[in-house]
Amino acid sequence: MSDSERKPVLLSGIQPSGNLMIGNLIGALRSWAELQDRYDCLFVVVDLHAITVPQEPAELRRRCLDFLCLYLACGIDPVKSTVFVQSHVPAHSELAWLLGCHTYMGELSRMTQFKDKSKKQGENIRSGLFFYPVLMAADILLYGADLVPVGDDQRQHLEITRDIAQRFNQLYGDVFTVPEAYFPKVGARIMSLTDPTSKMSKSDENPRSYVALLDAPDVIRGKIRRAVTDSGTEVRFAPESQPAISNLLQIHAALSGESIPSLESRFTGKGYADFKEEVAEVVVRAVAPIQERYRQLRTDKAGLEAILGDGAARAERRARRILDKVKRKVGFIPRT
Ligand code: ATP
Ligand code: LTN
Repeated sequence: MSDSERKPVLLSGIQPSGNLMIGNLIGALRSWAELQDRYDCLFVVVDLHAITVPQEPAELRRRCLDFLCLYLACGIDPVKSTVFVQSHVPAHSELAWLLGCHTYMGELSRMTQFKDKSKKQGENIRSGLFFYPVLMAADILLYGADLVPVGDDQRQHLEITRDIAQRFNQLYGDVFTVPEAYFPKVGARIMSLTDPTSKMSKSDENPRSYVALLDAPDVIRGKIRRAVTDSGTEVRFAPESQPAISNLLQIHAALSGESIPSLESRFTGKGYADFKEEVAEVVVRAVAPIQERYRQLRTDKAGLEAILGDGAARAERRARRILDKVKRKVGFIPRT
């Protein structure tokens, strides 16, 4: 294939922590599946990122395979796209060190995700949590990714990745592609069902704050019915004054495809209860096919391992090329 025919590269990843939920689907996974044909895609289960906070080893192992299955169940095709586990390709850790030596403490201290997550860690904050954005930059720059589809919370991490790439290129000549972020048009920031002022998060200790992709239909209905609502009574999109109902409108619109103005007019004069019932049905319908495919895939352990083996081999070959170039550029002598 000539350069002009080559598809642009797309890369994204999710850390195997907590339970994959509808925010991850709407903010990230769905765009991945949609963009898959137009881009040369790499989708990573970023387990090195997961251990920046404590994890139970057996659970981490199980969750890596669960997440892989959910990637596939959401429509990722492992033949078209390269799907792999981050720790299987050591070049990620190696490049993270090289990039870390070109990243400033001041830049990392400004990361809001670090500030938020470190607050929850008590006294012993793992230094990996501080270094996290550098590892993410390594994931992206290692494959020359042009596009990175993520939710809104990753905006700052994409900016620092671009800054590191540009700094590196200025020092050593063009080595890295400077990536662009891609955010979905609706639903880039889905909020918690129990606190609509903070983002829905798959590691939230309260499982009622999110709808997991593997929640049973009645669990989903219960969570949406009990989701906090605002003091008003109208179904109206007003994120400032009615954050809870606006969030439910976003979830409905993102999963049903119906526009927010159309939902507002259809629910004029009706109460929150009717609206919540419909939101619940939309969510149940959206996750049902994912759950069915997940169940079929999850029992085939050998099949999943084969996909990961193939993905790691393909990723490794590509990563080596850029890593070797970076090492040459910084002045390391080649191994003979
Ligand atoms: P954790 O709570 O375990 O830190 P998380 O729920 O924030 O995880 P990540 O692994 O950090 O999920 O993110 C995976 C992808 O899902 C990212 O692209 C992220 O931007 C997106 N995402 C996460 N939460 C939301 C949300 N509430 N709305 C939209 N997109 C989201
Ligand atoms: N930090 C991201 C997960 C992540 C990622 C990546 C996303 C790690 N490496 C590379 C896109 C590209 C998050 O969502 N918390």
